Amino acid sequence: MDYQFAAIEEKWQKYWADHQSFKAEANSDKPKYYVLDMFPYPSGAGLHVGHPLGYIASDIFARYKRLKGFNVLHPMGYDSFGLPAEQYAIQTGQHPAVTTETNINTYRRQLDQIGFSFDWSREVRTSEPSYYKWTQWIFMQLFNSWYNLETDKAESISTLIEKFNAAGSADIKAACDEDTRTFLPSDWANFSEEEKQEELLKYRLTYLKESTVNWCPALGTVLANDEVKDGFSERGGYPVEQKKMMQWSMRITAYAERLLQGLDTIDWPEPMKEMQRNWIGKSSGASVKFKVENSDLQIEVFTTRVDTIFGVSYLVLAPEHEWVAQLTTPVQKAEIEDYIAQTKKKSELDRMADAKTVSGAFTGTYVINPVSGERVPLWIADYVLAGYGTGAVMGVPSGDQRDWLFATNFNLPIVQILDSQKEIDVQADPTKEGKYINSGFINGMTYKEAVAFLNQWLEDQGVGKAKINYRQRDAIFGRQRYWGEPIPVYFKDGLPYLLKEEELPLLLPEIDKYLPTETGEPPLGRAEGWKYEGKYEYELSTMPGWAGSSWYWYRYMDAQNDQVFADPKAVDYWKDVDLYIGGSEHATGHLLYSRFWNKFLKDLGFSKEEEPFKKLINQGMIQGRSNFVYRVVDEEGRGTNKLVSFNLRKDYKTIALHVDVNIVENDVLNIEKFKVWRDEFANAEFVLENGKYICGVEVEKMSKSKFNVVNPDVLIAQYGADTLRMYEMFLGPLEQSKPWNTNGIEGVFKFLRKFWRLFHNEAWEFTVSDEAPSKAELKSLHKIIKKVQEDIERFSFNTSVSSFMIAVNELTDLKCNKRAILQELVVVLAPYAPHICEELWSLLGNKDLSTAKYPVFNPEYLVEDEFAYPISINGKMKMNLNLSLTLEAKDAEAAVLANEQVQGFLNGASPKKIIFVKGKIVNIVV
Ligand code: ANZ
Repeated sequence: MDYQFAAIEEKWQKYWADHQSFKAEANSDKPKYYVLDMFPYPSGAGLHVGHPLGYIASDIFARYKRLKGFNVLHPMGYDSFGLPAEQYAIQTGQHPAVTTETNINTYRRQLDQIGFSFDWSREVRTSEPSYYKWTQWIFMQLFNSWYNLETDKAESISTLIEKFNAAGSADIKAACDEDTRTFLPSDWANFSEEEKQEELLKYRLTYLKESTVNWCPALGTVLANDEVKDGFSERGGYPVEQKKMMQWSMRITAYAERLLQGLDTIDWPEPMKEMQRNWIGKSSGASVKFKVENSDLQIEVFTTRVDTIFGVSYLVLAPEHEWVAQLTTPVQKAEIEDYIAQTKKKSELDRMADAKTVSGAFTGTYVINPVSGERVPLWIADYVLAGYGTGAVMGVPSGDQRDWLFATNFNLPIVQILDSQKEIDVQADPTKEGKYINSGFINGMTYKEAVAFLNQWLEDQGVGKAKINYRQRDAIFGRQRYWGEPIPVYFKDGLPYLLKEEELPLLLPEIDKYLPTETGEPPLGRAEGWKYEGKYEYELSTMPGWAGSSWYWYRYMDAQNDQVFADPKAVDYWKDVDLYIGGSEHATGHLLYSRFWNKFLKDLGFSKEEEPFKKLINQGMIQGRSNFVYRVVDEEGRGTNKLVSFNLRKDYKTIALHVDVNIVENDVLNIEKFKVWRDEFANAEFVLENGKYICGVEVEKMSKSKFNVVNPDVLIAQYGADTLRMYEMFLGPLEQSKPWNTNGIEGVFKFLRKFWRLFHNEAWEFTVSDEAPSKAELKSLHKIIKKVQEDIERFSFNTSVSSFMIAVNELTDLKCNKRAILQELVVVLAPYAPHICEELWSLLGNKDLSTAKYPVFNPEYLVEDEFAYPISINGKMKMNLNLSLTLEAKDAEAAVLANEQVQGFLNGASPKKIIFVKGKIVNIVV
């Protein structure tokens, strides 16, 4: 039979599903390999050809690893809580669970059609109670933990309480809020229950606190920093403003150093690591306290240049600093208030970007430089951010560009503190030494000496010390939305308490509308009678999108467990993800949060490894290839009913319109289909070139609005999944972004047909011979065994595809239909084109290709035993002659001279001398 891809693919997809062919073994003696894809959010649009790119690559790898004898875990699931389903619910009243289910079914159908080897018995859906029960459970563990800086790990909150009981709070070294109290054991004993809970909340790894958040009024929710781009929400593009709210937060800052150190141990693309490093933003410096004149207050600043302290000519507070009001003199009050009002209109990004227009206002108050004893004015300015460092800065105009602008602007003194003008270089390169001047007791010291000396001096005087600061902040964890995990907390006397473990999951209640209440409470406030024990208010915000996705990789190890978090045996075996493939857009979101939760789970003994994802690959984006038609416009720019072909458009005034790429073939417009697609052009005039309407082309993001979305379903129907899989790999290196272009898909399809042909005779009957293979056939086979193995191991999938094509051409030329060759070739191709290979494998009389062994490469078959010698006469190359490489000079010379063609060139002349270089050349001198 000819290559009937549709029937073959359907048959084997069903077989794999029925036989659970890719189910990972729970107890296995085999080595494990865990291949993970970033699971999709099931959107209404379904998959386009860009989505499966990474999935195909990981599937090839997973299938390859199985053939190599590994017990492979290759799961899939859905990140099924989230905003789009909720937005849709708001518009239509449709329950998000219903739309989510519909969308998941579409995704599943599409994924199945591509022939992925997922272990569907481990499927997860983050919005299922059986799953989010454990997301809530993790939240509870975080609430019940604090971070002990002495042991450098999270510990149960009970160990903190023990310490409070035994020795009070003075010696506690914890990652905690700034405003913790210092108390004795006796104080602790006398604290009321509320006071105790309030204090503990300042240590818990998830805590409730008033904080400034990105509030998006249009979406009615708080957004994470990475969901805000240039002051607008990433989804929808609505304005985002800063607002103070009581919020759940995760104390990710406790893990800043471990998150940083861990990056050096994992095999991730360098740009991803760099993005995380920048996000964490470690800087080493000092904190210094400046006493306020005529007051007991001391303002603490964070500086990375403590060596410049003699050059301080003013101090600046962030406009939001909590002491601004109390440190403003009555005379300056109006000016300061006016300035604060101005600041509120600016986003943090604007404030950081406005380097050239530094603004500020004087508080009327002075502070004392603890080192020089000098009196300097206290200002507020919005270039100082409230959330970074201490929200207070010492201004050194001779050391810092912004400070210099500020001082120039407001006529503040500028004191030179280094004898060279290259102060900033000193920090960038501390070996470059400038000498301090005007700097009291550090005059003449080097940079290193000055820093070490000052840090010690400040500490001795009790007015400062060396300090490491991280830019990263704690992660906001609450959202005022419906379609997310309920937070398992209720309130008693204004304080949060956890549910009991056996009360999980706390189910998402039913509500009438998916909107905030009339009084501005989150949608959960609409749930009638929804109270803990009938009387206590539940937390009304839900968890953010990243909650469920931060640990789904862990759940797959023991996906069905509803008794314990995960069977330790399963975790001991699978440990971590060996290969993770997904988009780079998750660098500072999902990938950072997952690492954080994993470290926490490790501290508690649940996780085995410090890092969850050993190797990460970011697949490139598949861009759309848009097509355009050109509409002629009149003088006023109004569209006419005339469309002109691409190369003729210069003669007219036109505007370009996107045209659906599905009605364009090789850039030629199908005019009849176009008239149907846009009926306003049903009677349009088409100006053609060579009888065709040629469309313009541009590479853009693949998007519905650009009509350049290519649906894999259409291609699968036309060519089959095996062709689609190979073609997506053929497009180019996995990591590279590239435009989608179907022009070459035909070639891949023909290749598979040619491959199929090898096993069939002229009449398309399946026939293979059991004859022993020839050397040439073995060479072809072993070349491809080696090449594909090397390619896959270095994740270079595109290069294998062309090698397969070469191999099949060679074998076709050799008219090879030997079982010994073809059977092994089937196994080598199987990870790429699994359906056709499974069919041929079974026609060859075998069962279950997934249990086959990858062929062993034998280098002997590649050893060349012949060489095409270039034959020259008097130094002029005349021809090539194949000679055995075993031949030595004498026999080789004889063979050359015996050759008829050579005799022809000699034309009767008798050779004087023959130069023979083995494996290189033969030169006949006449
Ligand atoms: C004095 C000084 C002199 C500074 C000098 C720099 C150069 P990193 O941590 O590398 O980003 N700073 C501190 N807190 C700030 C805040 N909340 N908002 C804006 N700026 C802040 O940089 C830390 C440096 O940025 C600190 O060192 C401080 O200015 C400023 F020649 O102190 B420096």
